[in-house]
Parts: sequence; structure tokens; C-alpha cells
Amino acid sequence: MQASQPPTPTHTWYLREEDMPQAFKDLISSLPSEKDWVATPLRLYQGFWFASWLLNGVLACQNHFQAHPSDILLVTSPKCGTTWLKAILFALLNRAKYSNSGSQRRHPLLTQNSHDLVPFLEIKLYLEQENPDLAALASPRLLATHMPHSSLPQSVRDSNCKLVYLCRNAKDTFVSLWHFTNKLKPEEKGQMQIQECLDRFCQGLSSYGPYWDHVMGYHKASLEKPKKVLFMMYEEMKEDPHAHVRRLADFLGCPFSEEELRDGTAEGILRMCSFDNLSALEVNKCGKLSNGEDNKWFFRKGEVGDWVNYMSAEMGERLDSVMEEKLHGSGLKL
Ligand code: PAP
Repeated sequence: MQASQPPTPTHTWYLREEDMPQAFKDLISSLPSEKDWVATPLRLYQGFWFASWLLNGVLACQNHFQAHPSDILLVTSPKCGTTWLKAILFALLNRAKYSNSGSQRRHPLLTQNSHDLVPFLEIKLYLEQENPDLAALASPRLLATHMPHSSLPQSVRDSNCKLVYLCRNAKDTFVSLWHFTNKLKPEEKGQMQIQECLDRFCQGLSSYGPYWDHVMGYHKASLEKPKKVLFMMYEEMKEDPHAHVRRLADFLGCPFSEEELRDGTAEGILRMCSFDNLSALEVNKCGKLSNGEDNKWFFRKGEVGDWVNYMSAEMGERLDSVMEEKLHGSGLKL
């Protein structure tokens, strides 16, 4: 699809709502509702705002997903660097299979978007089928979710599976979300006013919001269970990706060997997963996800501090003060 053409408004998720079990429909319609930025309803469920169409996947996942102790779950709030960390985790866990010295097999990340290689639980697997058969997934299963900690399926909380959580500065997250939501919006509805969206974001009204509560839930869990939950920040990854990919490998129990450290395996992974490399691949320039989103929408700038180009200083200060107030006492600064 060319940038000048409007996005295809045929996302599968909008169709799925009709197929929901009656019990889900009844529950969802009983929940408090607000318009989200694109005027589709948000529902307040277990203290967080979810797009109404998405709750089908959330409820099915909560009811049916059985975590394995070897599972690895990447968790993010939308636009915190999911696409990047999905790619890094995939490359890290499969590094022996696709090493340069090995079979010379073409690396899947060169021909597939990381969202296709690391599926979302509630946005893909449990949205498409109420109880999908995950037996075919290779072990360890690498999965992703945007679900808040308090909404995770019980089996995730009970099992010894590992959670990698990535968060990002609130202003950059907000601006990235604003851009992305504009892409999703039918062109005839025009661009959303950033000020209006900021008002909503500051009230906690965004998909999987309030953003600060999402972050706090996983931060607390990482302090309580550091072997189970790794808490990471986009800006720190950008600052020193090498240290953080090693940290990830250690946390996941697959540390880089001396030989790998000598032969530049970590650097190779980071090079392949860099914004410049991934965004230049044909699949990410022209491909689409199964829900109709263009892969290229997930690669905008990939920079720290880009918010200054879209938000006034006053808007920035406003979001800073909301975040400071909400994160007060946590030691976090976002
Ligand atoms: P999602 O949560 O909806 O899957 P996600 O991947 O978190 O989306 O958000 C995309 C952001 O990650 C974009 O940020 P921006 O709008 O500020 O530019 C995108 O550019 C950035 N991103 C994607 N790939 C990379 C990468 N390889 N390195 C760094 N940032 C990246």
C-alpha cells in the first residue's frame, strides 16, 4: 500500500465482536464505557480501559491460556517498543538455529515482521479462536501481550514462566500512539487533534490505560519477583543496547558464551534488529499483518525525545506532572 492511500478499514477485530459468546457480550455491555480516540468504545475492565472489540480476546485468554514454566512472555503497553523487543527476543532465543556459522538458513526476521513471529495472546491467538491449539508452538514458547499485570491469566501468575516488561517515556509513547491511531482512523474522519488526545491520555483513557497503572503493576511485580519479571526501559535499551541484550539473555537463562561474546553474536542480533535494518526490509516496507495493519506503521522514527516535534512545552509539562503525581513513591521516572 502506498502512503498516500487510506488504510483498509477491514480489520478482522471489528468483525469478531459479532462472533463473541453471549456471556462475553453480556459482560462487556455491562462495563463502563467511554469513547476512545477513534470514537470506538473503550470499556473499563478490572481497572483498565480496553477497546471493546479486544475484550473478546482478553476474556478468552483469561479463561483458556495455560502457561508453561518455560514460556517467555513479552509485555508492553502499546507503542513502547514491542516490535523491536519481539525481534530481539526472537533472534536471541533462536540464535543457534540461525547462526552465521550454521546452516546459513535465511533468518525469519528478514522476511517476516516480528508480530508474525511472536504472536500476541489477546490480539491475535485468542481473538481469532476462543481456545486455540498452541501445541505446535516451539518450546520455549515466545508470546506477547499488552495485558496489565492484574489481568494476566491466573496460570501466568501461578507458573514459573518469565515476563519481560518494556516501558517508555510517556511523552514519546503518547506521540507514537497518536501517530499510529491516526493511521488506523478512516481518512474521511480527518486527523485527531493532539490536544484532545492528550486530555484523554492524561485521564488514563487509552487502550490498556491508564498508562501509569500499567507500568506500576509490572514494576511492583518485578520488585517482588525479580527472577520472574524483568523490567526494562526503551530509553535505556537505546542508550546501551549491548548491555541490555546481555541482561535479557542472562534473565532468560541463555547467557552469551565466551565464544559468542568474542565472535560478536550480540552485536549481530542488535544490528539485525536495528530500526534502520528492519524498517528497510521489503516485508516491513510493503507487508501487512493479518488484521490489515501495514507493517510500516510499526516503524516511524524509533527515536528518543521525538515528542518535542509534536507537543508544546506546556503539553509536555502537563504530561510530566501527571506522570510524576501518579508514579510518586515508586522511584520511577517516565
Ligand atoms: P505496538 O505496541 O503497537 O506493537 P510498538 O512496536 O511498541 O507498537 O511501537 C512502535 C514504536 O517502536 C515506534 O516508535 P515511534 O512512533 O516513536 O517511532 C517505532 O518507530 C518504534 N520501533 C519499531 N522498531 C524499532 C526498532 N527496531 N528500534 C527502535 N524503535 C523501534
